[in-house]
This record gives sequence, C-alpha cells and structure tokens, in this order.
Amino acid sequence: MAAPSGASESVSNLDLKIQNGTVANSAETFSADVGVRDGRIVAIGTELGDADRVIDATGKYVLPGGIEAHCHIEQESSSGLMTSDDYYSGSVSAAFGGNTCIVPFAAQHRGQSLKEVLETYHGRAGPKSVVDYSFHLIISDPTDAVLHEELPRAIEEGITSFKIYMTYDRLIVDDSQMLDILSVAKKNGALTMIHAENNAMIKWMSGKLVDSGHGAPKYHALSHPRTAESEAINRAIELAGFLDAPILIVHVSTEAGARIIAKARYDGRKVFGETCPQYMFLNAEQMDLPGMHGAKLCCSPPLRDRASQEEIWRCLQNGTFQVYSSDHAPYRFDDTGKLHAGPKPDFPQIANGLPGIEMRLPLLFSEGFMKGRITLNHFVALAATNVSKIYGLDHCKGSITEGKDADIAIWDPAISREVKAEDMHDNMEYTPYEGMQITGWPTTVVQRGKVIIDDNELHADRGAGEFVPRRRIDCTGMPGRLAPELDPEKNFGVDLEL
Ligand code: DUC
Ligand code: ZN
Ligand code: ZN
Repeated sequence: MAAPSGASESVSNLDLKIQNGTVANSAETFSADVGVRDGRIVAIGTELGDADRVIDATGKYVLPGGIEAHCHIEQESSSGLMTSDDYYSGSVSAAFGGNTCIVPFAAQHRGQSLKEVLETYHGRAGPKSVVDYSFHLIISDPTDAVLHEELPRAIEEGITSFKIYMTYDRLIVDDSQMLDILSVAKKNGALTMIHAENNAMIKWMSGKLVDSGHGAPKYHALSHPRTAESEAINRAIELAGFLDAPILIVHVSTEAGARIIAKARYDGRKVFGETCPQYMFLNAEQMDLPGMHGAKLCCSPPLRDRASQEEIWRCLQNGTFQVYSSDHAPYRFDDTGKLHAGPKPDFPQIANGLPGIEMRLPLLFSEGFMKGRITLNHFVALAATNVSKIYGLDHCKGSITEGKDADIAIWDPAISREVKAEDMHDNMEYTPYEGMQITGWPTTVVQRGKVIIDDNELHADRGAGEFVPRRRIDCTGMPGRLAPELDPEKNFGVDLEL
C-alpha cells in the first residue's frame, strides 16, 4: 500500500529520517520513510529531504512506540511494600520492550489526600523516567473532599482515569462508594478502571484452604475462584450501567468474565476490557514448584488452566479486549518482595504480582503476529493505538501520523531469541517467561525524535521522559443510556444532576 494521502515528498532539514521500512498503524500498512523534526513526525512519504540522522529500516517494521497502560512502578502496596522497580529501572525496561510511554498508578492509601499522592508520584517519576508518562490514580478513600474537590481537580490536570478495587481489605470500595466514584467520573469525563473480584469468596476460600493445611503458593490459584471474577464484573457493569458511566475492567482472566464484557458492549454499554500476557502464556500448573518457588507466579486474578489460556487468546483476537497490558507488579523472590512475611508464608501473605513490562510486546509480536493469530495492524492497536484513544493520549501519541510525537519502535522480525531474566532491564532476578523462544524484537526505539534505544543500548538520560496531561474520555460510538429511574423524561421529572 502507498503512504497515506498528504504524504510529503520534499520536506528537508529533518532531524531524523527512518527510511525503507514498512510502516504500520492500526488500520494501514505501507512502505514509506518517516521524517522527524523538533520531536514530531513532520513527513511520511518517499524521497524526503536531508536529515541529520538517517536510520535504515530495510526489512523492518516501523511502528508507533508502545504505550504500557497498566503497570505498578515505585508504588507502595496497601501494606507498605514497595515494588522492586523505581521509575528509572521500570521505564528503562519498558523502553527496551518497545514502549515510549507508560501510565503507572499513583495509589491513594486511606487518609491521604490526592494532592499529596500526586505530588509524591510526580516527585518519583519526574527525575527518573526515561519515557513519557502519566498516572492513573487509585482511589481507596473516597471522602467528600476527594470526590467533589480533589478528583475534579486531578481530572482538570490531565489525570483522567482512576482505578478502584472490589477486593483487598485496605483498598476495597463498597457498592455505594463505587456509585459515588462512578458518578463523579461520569460528570467530569473520566474513566474508572475496576479490579473486579468478589472479596467474600476470596476470603472464604483462602480461609478454608489455609485452615485445612493448603497454604502452599499453588493454592493461591484456587483461592480466587473464576466465579469471584465473573460475579464482580457483572456487578461492576450493572452499577456503571445504572449511571451510564464508562468503565474499563482490568486484567480479565476468565472466559466467563470476558463474555459478560462482550455482551455489555453488544448492548451498547460503555465498557472496555483488558487482559494481560500472564493469562495467555502461563497457567496455574506452572505454580506447582518445589519449596516457595510457586510464589513467583502469584498474581491476582490468578493464573488459570490451559483451556483458559486459549479462551483469553480468542477474546483478544475477537476484540472483546481492547487493551493488552503487562500489569507489571515486580516483587523479588526474597524478603524485600514475595517473601516479605517470612521464608515460608501461607499464600495469603505472598506479595501479588508478576514482572513483564519488557516482555509484553515481544510476546505478542512473536506469538500473536508472527504466528498469524493477529494481524500487524491489530498488534499496533493493542500495543499503542487503542490505549491512546481510551486513555486520552491520541492527540499526541498512538500512531505514526504527521503532527504527532515521534514515538517510534522499529521491530526486526528476523531476530530470534530465548527469554532470559539476565537480559531484562528491570530490577528483578526472574522472569515468568524464562526459556521461551520468541521471534522479533524492537531494535530501535525513538522517543519524541530522540533515539533512546539502539542496538541493545540505552541512550536516554534519567528524567528525559515528560509528564503527559491526558484528555477526557471520549465515548463516541458507545450509545449507553441512563437507568429510567434516573432519567428525568421517565421519572416524574426528577433531575438528580448526575
Ligand atoms: N492488581 C493489579 O492490578 N496488579 C497486581 C495485583 C493486583 O491485585
Ligand atoms: Zn488489580
Ligand atoms: Zn495491576
């Protein structure tokens, strides 16, 4: 296919030109050169003019830089445990994996103001991140001040999404708090991300398992029943649907949960779905390891079985999931992380989460695109474009388009390599994907026109990444409707001003 219309043929004085590559966006693939000036893409076409630096991308794919929109970096858990990556190691690892933007969480613990939380996270990310970044807030304490003053202010500042939890004692919000948060989000044009698992089922199962002597790591998988996920997803969708508020169900691990999302979308509800590589490439059988080693694979929701892996793949292929994120939540296999509660804790005391920010895209490129499960355009959609649209970044990121930031990853499909923890750039000593043989790798990564990764070397300074204020959620094309009891045309004219 030829370059899109409007392609420039004679733009010169470029800072950077990437030539002879195959360019792909989420809806088109074409042969063209890409010209960059002052950090932006200024020309896409053939026979572009001079450039200070020329990169030859013959035989390679020139794709938008990945946007990793679900990762936990330099974040304290609700019990005070810090992730093993700070904004430097986390962002460097992201960059080596083909990403140019990350959206980690800024977590509110109970009693904290959002102002204090955001100041803390700006202070952590600003001096260290090598890629551009934003934050999703985590809301665990929706006081009146948080709901009516701080959240609207944060949204105004470009933090247009936040996560809430339906489980975890120190984070959980109840149904009525969820309604409060959802209505503020709707009113202010923000997106609520939901960790959907039924708290009571998990606590009940965990208690039964531990009391009967089944405290080993592998039993973590049983302690979060599939139905705990589907019950909570259903409830979240009903609560949000009542208000016609947009939501995104994060890290979906079951087909039952995916089906509820698919049906809600079919019904016109404003619902998005996300899954993660661990639910496509790993399963709970792999947790049956000697000693505590199964702890390395404890995450929530947990790994499921082999059949589930196939089902999750299918739901990614058929578009039920628009978002594919790593949920990078790195805890080392020692007393600073997984084993913080002692050398042999029962599974409820094991830190939850897996590393994967560097492997998210290479796994999908290799096992998805190279093996013919998804097209190259679908790969781009999942790597960057979909999240740029959903999370309000598409005014500057998410595609190779004139005027947008020159955030580009050049992928070499001829590279074949074995995944090894020692090759990762995070601050972890293991990767769950150890030993996998994959094809394709992002060899060059460009952030706002500057080459930050080339030939397996980092060329970015600490703090080179910039905070990106995000736009409000755009629900165009998602019809939705208020519940009749809230609709003044149907409820005797009562306007609750939601
Ligand atoms: N939820 C996440 O989103 N990440 C890690 C653990 C968890 O419960
Ligand atoms: Zn979660
Ligand atoms: Zn997470």
